[in-house]
Amino acid sequence: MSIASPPPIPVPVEDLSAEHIAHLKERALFVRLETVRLISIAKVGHYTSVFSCAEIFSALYYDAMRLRHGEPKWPGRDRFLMGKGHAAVGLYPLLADWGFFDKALLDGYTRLGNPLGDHPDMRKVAGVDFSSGSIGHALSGGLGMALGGRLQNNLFDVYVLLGDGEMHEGQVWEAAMAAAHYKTSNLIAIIDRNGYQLDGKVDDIIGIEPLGDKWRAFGWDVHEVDGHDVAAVARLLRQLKADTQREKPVCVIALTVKGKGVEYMETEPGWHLGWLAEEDELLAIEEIKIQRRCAMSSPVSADTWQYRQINARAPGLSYLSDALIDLVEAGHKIAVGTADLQYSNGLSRFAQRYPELFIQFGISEQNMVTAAAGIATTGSMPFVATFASFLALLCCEQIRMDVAYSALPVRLIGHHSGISLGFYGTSHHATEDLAITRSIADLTVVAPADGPQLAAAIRASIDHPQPIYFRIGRGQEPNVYPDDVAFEFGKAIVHERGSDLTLIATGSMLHPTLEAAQALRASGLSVGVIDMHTIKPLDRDAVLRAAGESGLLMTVEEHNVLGGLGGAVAEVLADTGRGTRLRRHGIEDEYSLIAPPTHLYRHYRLDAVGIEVVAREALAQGVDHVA
Ligand SMILES: Cc1ncc(C[n+]2csc(CCOP(=O)(O)OP(=O)(O)O)c2C)c(N)n1
Repeated sequence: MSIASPPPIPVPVEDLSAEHIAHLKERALFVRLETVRLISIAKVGHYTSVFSCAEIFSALYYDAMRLRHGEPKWPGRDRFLMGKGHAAVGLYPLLADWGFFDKALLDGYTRLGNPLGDHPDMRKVAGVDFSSGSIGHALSGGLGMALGGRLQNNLFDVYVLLGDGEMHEGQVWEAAMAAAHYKTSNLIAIIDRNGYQLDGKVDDIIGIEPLGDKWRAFGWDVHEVDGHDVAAVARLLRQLKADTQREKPVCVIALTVKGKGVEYMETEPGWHLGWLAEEDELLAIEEIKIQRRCAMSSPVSADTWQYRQINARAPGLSYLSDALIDLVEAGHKIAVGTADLQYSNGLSRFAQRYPELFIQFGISEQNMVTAAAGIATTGSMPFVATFASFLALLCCEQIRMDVAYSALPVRLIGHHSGISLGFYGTSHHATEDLAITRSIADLTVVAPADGPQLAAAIRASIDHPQPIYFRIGRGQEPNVYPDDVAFEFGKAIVHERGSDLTLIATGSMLHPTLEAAQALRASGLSVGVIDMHTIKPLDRDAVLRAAGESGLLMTVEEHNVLGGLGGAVAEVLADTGRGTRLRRHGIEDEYSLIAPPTHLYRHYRLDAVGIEVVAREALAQGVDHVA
């Protein structure tokens, strides 16, 4: 593609008045205060990721960007994309302030039916130019907008806010190389260099320095600025707009402090995600309002701190580390890795015990999966874990080619699958991963129902000849099984047999399905339940036997009804010519909504009550369900 570089629009650099600077400072405060308010509605969020870029938001939205009030789709507007989409809670108040949507929407942040989730969604929110949440895509999106604008002879500027941890993602550098090649001088990447990512210090996890030199070497014009000096940021952005001679894209490295403005957060490196109890929230607000350091440096209350204790909140995930520790203690050669999510998957427990066997890959999932394949060639069995969406969806090609086709004994652990990440939104929901992984030849696919079964499956995996995709939940699923439960790949567990209906559940859906079955039995129905923990290879005998015994089968999965457990069972019935009726229950081929997980389970009828209702409907209908 050969695209000529258009002349940028000249903009005069005027001096910023004291009054305007005061306004920009006030707007940064506004961003912080609104962030605290909105997170108190959601009850969890990324305070510190917003606080570090509050002045950048202010300089962009109240000085640099060309926007028209109330016209989110004005074609001439400058564009804004967020690689660090998890800071969207700080963006929404600005978009509302620009009249892009009704301010009242802010009050329903993350609630069911509200478009505002933890990550920005262009499909739902007016004023969001590009959806994000999966770190690493935004610069490519911005590059495309810069190129597309040029093709349309529409010379807007494109600003892309990136996290410094985001530098780990390979796609950032693919976009960087292409942007320099195409001389997209209207593309301005701003890196929020706050020094921290999720699991700790960026330069301890995977060092990124010398950062400026890297961008320069990729052909970018690089500037450094104090990211909390709002006047300096605004001045620099004005200069960049006025520079009509530039032929290169621009990288602004904004030196910032994670959690800036609330001392407790500035000094506690573990504060990436959290929730302030009410009394701590008041202190934070006070501190932001009076813009001085105050009593927040005293320890926060037990309620606030409790949020940080991940294992207390997700007991199911502690089984993962424990099972891996058991494997090491039994003398097996394993390696364990994650991609900046040990905080979420609880693997810190393993990392503390066996640091020499633990590899932190930073935010580079595709690199992690292929590196795991490399490790597997050397005689160690790698177990690598990240959110299911970033494993099965983002790394599909690496899983297929480097792991499964290469027949390497890699264990892929996709946690927080299905809709369990609630209001994190579509980027974080994994409702296609069973369909994807199930269609990859030679890959075993397992969805344990609870912690004990997960531990048993992890231990059993040591002798399993194929690579495995473990699909697990968020660790809050109630235990169905005792700690000493046995596990056999490909062998379903029949909990009960029934002549009216057999419910076939997988993963997180087993517990509510067992409860629903009990309620159905209480009204005189004969209801069986099968735990189909292995999706591939599917226990065909268990399916066919249930088909012979029951008038109706119903699959229950936290997944799209297409291609997952329901699809697998349907294939068995069709292949064998069984006319048994089947109701596939799950997400009806749509992108799931934004809301807290329990609200979503209720909405999609994936809690016990909902499953019971769907089963009764299916029994009453007597017709096949078509998605
Ligand atoms: C592809 C991908 N992997 C993992 C995550 C989970 N995650 C959310 S925020 C975050 C850390 C981000 O760190 P950084 O880019 O430095 O941003 P900041 O510190 O400014 O919040 C991670 C790993 C994600 N959203 N996307």
